[in-house]
Amino acid sequence: MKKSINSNWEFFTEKEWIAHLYDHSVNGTKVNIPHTWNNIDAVDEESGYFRGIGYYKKEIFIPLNYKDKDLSLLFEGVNQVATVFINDVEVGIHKGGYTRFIFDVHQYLKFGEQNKMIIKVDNSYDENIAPLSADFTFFGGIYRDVFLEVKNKIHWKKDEYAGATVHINTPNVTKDKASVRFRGHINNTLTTNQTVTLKCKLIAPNQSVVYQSAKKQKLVKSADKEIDETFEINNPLLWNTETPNLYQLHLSIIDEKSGKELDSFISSVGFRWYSFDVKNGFVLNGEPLKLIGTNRHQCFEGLGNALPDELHVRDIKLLKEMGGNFLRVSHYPQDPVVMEMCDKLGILTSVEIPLVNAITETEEFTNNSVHMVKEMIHQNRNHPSVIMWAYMNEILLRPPFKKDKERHKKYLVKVKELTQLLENTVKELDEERYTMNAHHGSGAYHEAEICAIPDIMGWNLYSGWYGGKFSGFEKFLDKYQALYPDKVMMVTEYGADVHADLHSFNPIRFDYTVEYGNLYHEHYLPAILERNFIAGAAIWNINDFHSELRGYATPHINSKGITTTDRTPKDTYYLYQANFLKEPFLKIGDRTWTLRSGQESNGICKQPVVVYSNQEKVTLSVNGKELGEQKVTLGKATFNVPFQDGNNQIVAKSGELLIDMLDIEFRMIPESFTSSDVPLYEINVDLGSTRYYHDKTLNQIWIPEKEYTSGSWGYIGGEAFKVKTKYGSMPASDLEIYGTKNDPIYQTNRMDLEAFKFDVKDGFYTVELHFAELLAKSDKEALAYNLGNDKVEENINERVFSILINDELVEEELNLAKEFGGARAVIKKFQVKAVDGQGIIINCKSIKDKSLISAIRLYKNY
Ligand code: GCB
Ligand code: CA
Repeated sequence: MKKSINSNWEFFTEKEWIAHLYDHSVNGTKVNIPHTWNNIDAVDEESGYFRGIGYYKKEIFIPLNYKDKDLSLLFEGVNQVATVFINDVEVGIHKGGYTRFIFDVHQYLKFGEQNKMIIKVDNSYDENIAPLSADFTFFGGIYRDVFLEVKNKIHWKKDEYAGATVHINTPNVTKDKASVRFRGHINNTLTTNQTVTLKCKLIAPNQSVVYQSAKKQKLVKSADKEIDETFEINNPLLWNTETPNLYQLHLSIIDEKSGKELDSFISSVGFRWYSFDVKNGFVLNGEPLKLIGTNRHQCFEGLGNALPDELHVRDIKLLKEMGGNFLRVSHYPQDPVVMEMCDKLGILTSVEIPLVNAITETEEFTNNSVHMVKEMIHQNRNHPSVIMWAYMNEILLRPPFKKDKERHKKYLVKVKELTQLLENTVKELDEERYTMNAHHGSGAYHEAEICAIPDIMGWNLYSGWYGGKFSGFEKFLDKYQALYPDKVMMVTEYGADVHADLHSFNPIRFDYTVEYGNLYHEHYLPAILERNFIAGAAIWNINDFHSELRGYATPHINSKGITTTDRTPKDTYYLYQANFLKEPFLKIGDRTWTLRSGQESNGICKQPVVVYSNQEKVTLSVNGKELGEQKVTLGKATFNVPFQDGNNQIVAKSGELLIDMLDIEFRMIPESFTSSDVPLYEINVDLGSTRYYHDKTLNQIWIPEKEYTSGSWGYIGGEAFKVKTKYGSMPASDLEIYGTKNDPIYQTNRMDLEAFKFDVKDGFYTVELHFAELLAKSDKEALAYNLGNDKVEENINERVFSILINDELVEEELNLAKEFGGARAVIKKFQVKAVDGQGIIINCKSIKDKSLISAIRLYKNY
């Protein structure tokens, strides 16, 4: 029997804990597990998040009759070092935040009484525990379930790496025959010899028993009895990604005298065989199968990594519903329910340990890494979904001694030794699975002679994102194919950052728009499908995920997910559905962009609307007006839609049965403020920007700036702010902007503006000017992935400028950095009267350095 003990723990910070020790009336906070202490500070505006010690305390009643039982505590995951105390005695310590562990606890417990449990958890940096650094947040806490296991004195022996008590595999599988092997130990902790019957049953997916046996086992007192048996069945129903047939294996230990079941082991079994080769890529049950899927990080909006099982389950369903058949469980082993779902839904997996970016050259680091590999394999090997083990991700991304050539060379030798050691460790433990590591797109792995050590060569490629062109992607792969003609490759990562509320009709690199993300994936996908030596690919990532150090348009979040942190799909998700779903599929893209705006031309404004489908052709109508038929290429068709002011009902169709609808509110900007029939309510211009930004909270739409034309609106003079970075010149800053959730509009500026004009009718208006000083010191730690524009600029207090509205001096010698600090959103509202047909004119006067404005909002009062 296994029962969770998740409810009603008391959590203490270290300070609270010390106070509590002196004075027991000092309480902690009531929490339930899963719990993390970083769900808030990992996303707030303070730099960094708490990495240190926390304590969990709970009283638990242990009944008297448990005295005759075998008792253990099972932790599914605690980040990252856990020390367990029962009744103030230390029970054990576990290192590593992503694997399970189990402790025997009988000897520490009092029976028929309350028992005090204390778990000390530490998520500080530890040079001997991987990951040393990585592009994700190391949320601290007991963030996966905790269980008490109650067993009889005779039971399946616990696995030393907290894996399943019985190791099962299927050594020979063909269409006609399949074998099951099970290995374990029956542990007799009684002080007398015993006899039991081991009953084995295999139940088919239709619930019929296809194999059974019963064998007497003599158990010596206080000893283990090894069990290692293999049996065969005929005509197995194979497990594959379309029909993931699962059998159930029951292994019961039955007491000879009473006939009672003493312990049981139940597991699913999937029969499949597979291989990788350069000609066919991946082959499952004799059929080539392109592996298409994603990576996954285990965090969720507001919750950090402390997810209930249901949210893990939901992600695997999301992947299946995308048409995916592969999950790279990266960068660490995940909750057991993830693997269970992959078995059930037919998702093939690769599982890895969190050895990311760099290693430490100590024996302890090596030992911990080997230990993690063993835990990973023991804990996940019974799952038919697992086909690959990995143990390193981009291990040469942050070499610590790069500047000292000799030292660096020595380091590389150490990395190679560790690679070989971990490879050997995997191969000793698992003769079936393939190995694969993921490397970043650099020659370093070839030079260090480590990319060919695992069976499969994994590449994380971002050409056309961090640098280079899209075509750099296939060039890189083809180059490595020539270099290693016998190696199968996997694209272990590819993706581009997308803020789901940013759009552009002229997308460019690093503008974070949905449209740039689309271009990226539309290039990569066919390149992957065309190449047989690429067994498959995993999108980085299924979800936007927490990476505290990141700036960009969504601070603290890596936004390469094809869904957001709360799993709202972005367009890319639909692109993959359109390409991989078998059942008829049709979806209007940009679904969450339900508020648009643009400049009128004869009463309408034409903007593209995208439709995703796996049909040949689709049609579209707007407000009942047919726009004709379009051919679908690579799952997508684009219509140029004439939007009208107000609601626009878009209907997409393919045939009579496939239909999708979307209501889009359009806020038309009159062509001419004085003569157009379209009334002006407001106009929100994002300066220095080519993007549309939909602020969903305020339900506002910001449009790109344009140059002034008479009778209309726009800027005169100045230039868009450009960010010079190690990746080239970027259209937007990646600084987090304080005091706002609308970072994108402040991350672009227009510099040295001469004037901004609105040729509006006479009346009363509110003019809002938005500012953020972007060339200011940031207190952020530099992250390898950040653009590198977060540098301290000298002269930051030197930018001084004045602003006039309709010739009235409204800001005199404004010094943003001095008055508000760097990267802080500043909004100034002005009541303005437009008279005598003069409209509204905003003038900037640079006094020291160049003036800046981030955005301008004009609102008509009356
Ligand atoms: C990578 C890393 C991953 C990062 C990703 C990115 O190659 O393996 O951890 O999050 O790139 O977004 O840059
Ligand atoms: Ca702006």
